[in-house]
Amino acid sequence: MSRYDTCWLPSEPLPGRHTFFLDPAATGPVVEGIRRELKTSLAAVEAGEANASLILRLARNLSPEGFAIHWESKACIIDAGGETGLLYGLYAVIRRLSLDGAPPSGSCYEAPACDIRMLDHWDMLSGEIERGYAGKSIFYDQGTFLNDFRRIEDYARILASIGINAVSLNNVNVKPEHISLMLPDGLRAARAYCDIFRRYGIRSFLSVNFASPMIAGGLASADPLREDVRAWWREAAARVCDALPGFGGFLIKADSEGEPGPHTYGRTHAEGANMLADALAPHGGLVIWRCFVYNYMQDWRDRTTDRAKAAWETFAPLDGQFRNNAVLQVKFGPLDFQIREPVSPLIGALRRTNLVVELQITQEYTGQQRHICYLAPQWKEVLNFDTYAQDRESTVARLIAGKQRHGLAAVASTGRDYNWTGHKLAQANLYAFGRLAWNPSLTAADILTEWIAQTFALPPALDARLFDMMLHSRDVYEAYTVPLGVCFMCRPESHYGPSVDGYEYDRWGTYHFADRDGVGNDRTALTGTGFTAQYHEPNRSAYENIGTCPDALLLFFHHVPYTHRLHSGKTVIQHIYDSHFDGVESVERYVRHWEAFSGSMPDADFENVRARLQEQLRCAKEWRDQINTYFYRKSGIGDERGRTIYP
Ligand code: GCV
Repeated sequence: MSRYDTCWLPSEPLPGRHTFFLDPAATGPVVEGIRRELKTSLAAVEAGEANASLILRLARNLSPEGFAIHWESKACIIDAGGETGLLYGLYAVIRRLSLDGAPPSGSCYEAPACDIRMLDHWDMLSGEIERGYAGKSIFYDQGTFLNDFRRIEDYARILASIGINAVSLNNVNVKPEHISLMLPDGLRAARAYCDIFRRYGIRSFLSVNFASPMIAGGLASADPLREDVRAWWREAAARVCDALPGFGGFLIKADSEGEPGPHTYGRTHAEGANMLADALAPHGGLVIWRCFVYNYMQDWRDRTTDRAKAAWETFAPLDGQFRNNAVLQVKFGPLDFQIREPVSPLIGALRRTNLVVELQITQEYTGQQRHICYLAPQWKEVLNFDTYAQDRESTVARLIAGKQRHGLAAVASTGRDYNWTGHKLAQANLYAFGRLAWNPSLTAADILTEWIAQTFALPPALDARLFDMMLHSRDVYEAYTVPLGVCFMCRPESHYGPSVDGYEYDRWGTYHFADRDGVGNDRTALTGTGFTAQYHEPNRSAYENIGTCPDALLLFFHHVPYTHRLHSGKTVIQHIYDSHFDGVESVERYVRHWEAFSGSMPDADFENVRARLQEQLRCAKEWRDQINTYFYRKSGIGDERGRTIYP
């Protein structure tokens, strides 16, 4: 029995007498993970092949992570191309048994769609997590490693069970003291974590600071074209890769929000990334280079600069210049993990570069794990978006699937809380991320159904109620917060709760430009910043033209009068009022509905969600009243339905 919540994995071994036979040809660290899982989730005991109820065999004609399952009358056979495939097959069997109760029949074959399925941890040696909402770090505390290995192993199991195969162990904002992670003492400590993750098929990455040769090596420069700098990185990469068997590589945020990068030396991101790629190549490592370049400090008076254009302008011209072991990691939207923003045009611009799309599980801008907000519907919109990058179908899912060194990454939502994610319901986002990276064609509803069934044992009526609450929770969050894709309007720094003008005169380029006549950011090519021109046709014209721009993104792309009529038939101002009143009413319903769950789960889990729903309601009302009042004062137009708007 775990000391921690087991999330969707069984908290006790599943019923039945399970015996297993494991192919003796299976070797290496993952075999330990397989054995531990067989014991923990199935209480299975080893038997001869003829007597085993579960047979795990290597079939080298399958891909290393793929597996086939055959349910036969006497036994279930898992064939896989490699040990990791066997582990994934085992988790698929556990999932089926948890969902169905009894062994099903038939066969199936599965292989992950994305090669890279990664969680980025923004954990710091201090034990704090940047944008963490589930307690402190499970890795570090007070400047050192926590070494709670059992917890790390439980975590690795949870991640492997949804197919995660890579983690970064430290924040992308790499403080100088984090350089110690690359030095012998830090590496000795990191090795223990990497070894645990390796048993579950998960490669560890370290976030690195571009100026490391100066900070740790005493060099005068970090210029990627200087030989002494390149030699420093070669030596560092060799040291790290020797110390950490199976090491994945480096993750880096460069020339962004104050982090150093190649621009200091007049070099491009390709030159910077290739230096690290060259250093890692002899060891089979990857450099994952983030495209969240954010040194576009703006002046609100200047209407020509547009932060949304930054990533494309910086990286699109470099397409094709990156090494084969370099991967560009692009945030899903052009701004910053907002509840609603268009898909980043950079994704469709990288045709000859390895690409990972970055999502955010930690709910920085989406309620900070105090609000229920199931994000899979948003992620599905991203994955289904057609970039029109090539003639045949080029949805985001197609661009990142089925290719080596491509995939999905997400900022992790986990911390030291007993339930890992702050409250039970927030676990669904972690689950959904893993499932979508494995198979982007799953629907948000199917994943939710699966997650609820494995996580709770609810009577059908409550099951349906929870499904309903969660499936639409992203729409509800959007309804009471930022209207029509205008973005931000949250409190600076914390990014929680409303502050309509909080960023309006700041340097971060996240403006809504509300005045007495209208609101929105004109990003058209004709009269605005020209951001729309970064999209391929027909997306470009669809966004450029106010008549075809989707309502949900109208204010992202256009500045319109409050009286502008949406496709929905409502005026912008009435939409703002209606959605904010509706959003709060939905949360009031959540609060009422949740009471019915008392007694259907451990009290602590029930009370935890209950308290968070109270906070969600308080915060939703604050959003509603501040937004409605703000736009009422600006526009002077009242609510058609005469509801209370504070003057
Ligand atoms: C790790 C946003 C967040 C920062 C984060 C940054 C990033 O700006 O607010 O906390 O820094 O994104 O993704 O690098």
